[in-house]
Amino acid sequence: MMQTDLRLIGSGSSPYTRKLRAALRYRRIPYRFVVAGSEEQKALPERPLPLMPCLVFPDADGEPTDPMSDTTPILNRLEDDFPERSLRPADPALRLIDALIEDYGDEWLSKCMFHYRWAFAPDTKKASSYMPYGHMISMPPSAGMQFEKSIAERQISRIGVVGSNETTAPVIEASWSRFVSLFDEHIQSQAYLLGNRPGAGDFGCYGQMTMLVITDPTPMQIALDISPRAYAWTEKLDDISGLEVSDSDWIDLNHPPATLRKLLDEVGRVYAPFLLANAASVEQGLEQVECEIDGRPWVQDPFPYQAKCLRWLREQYATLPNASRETVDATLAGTGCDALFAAS
Ligand SMILES: N[C@@H](CCC(=O)N[C@@H](CS)C(=O)NCC(=O)O)C(=O)O
Repeated sequence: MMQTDLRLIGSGSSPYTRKLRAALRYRRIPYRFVVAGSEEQKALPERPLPLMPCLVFPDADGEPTDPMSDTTPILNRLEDDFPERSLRPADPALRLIDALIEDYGDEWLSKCMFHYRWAFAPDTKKASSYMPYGHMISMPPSAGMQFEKSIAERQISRIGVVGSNETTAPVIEASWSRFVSLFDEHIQSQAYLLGNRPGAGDFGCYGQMTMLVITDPTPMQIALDISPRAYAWTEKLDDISGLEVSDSDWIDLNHPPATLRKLLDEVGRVYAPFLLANAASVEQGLEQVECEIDGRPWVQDPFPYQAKCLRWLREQYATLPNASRETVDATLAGTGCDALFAAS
């Protein structure tokens, strides 16, 4: 029998893997989960990037021969290959707002995730001590402890790349609490960020929230104190394959809920200034990104991938039909996100 299931290579402790796995489930796209580093992975082609997740698509014979990395382009390809239960809204204006929220989840909430996990001792201890066994359940305890040490050392050495340091810690921590509170308020009137069906933005935020809201002790307690609703939401999004949706479940951007505006204000408050300063640093070949975010200094290594994220958003904005561009401009006016598209 021809086997056309996709192969998802990743790990349950990888937020981006969780993003993609939950999206596949919601979209009712058949897949098999292959634990990164397992024997089963060895039978599959090499990953294009040394990152999790990787999705391997079947060729015409049903053989899993075509691997792809990076969840944002993977979701795009899945939109082309599987039209039902689309994650990206058909309305171009809403589609851009969804892409912006996806990017905020992927690239800003990941800063929160990385910061809490690798800068707070109890969070580091928990993550690094269970992760080794996720790769191999019956690993001997001595090897597990060795692996634990190397995971923690490796991740802590990369903390600067993501932008977590003493200067940025207060900005990141304040943004996490604010996000949870705004998120809670927003989903009181609709189940997902852009209506009563999830978009790519929901899964972008969800991926990081699997760690921030329901796994890592420090941000989890903060989230639970502010929003038990966010805890329930995150648990639920893991598998919403049974949810029935229709086109009318998306919000109308001409009459958006007031809470969407507040969320976009938050994206514009923290993520937009970072994206702009980072892209400028990458372009000018500077050694550091230095800017002000939320009235405080921000400093980190330039992050070339996140300069690409800004480029993708701008390319999408540039293709908007005039009426959609007006809707996007009106939605983003004064949020700070408008600066992302001001010069394009
Ligand atoms: N932009 C990528 C990011 C993927 C990513 O950073 N994955 C992390 C795990 S969540 C990773 O593989 N880090 C390197 C490692 O753990 O070896 C995506 O959307 O898939």
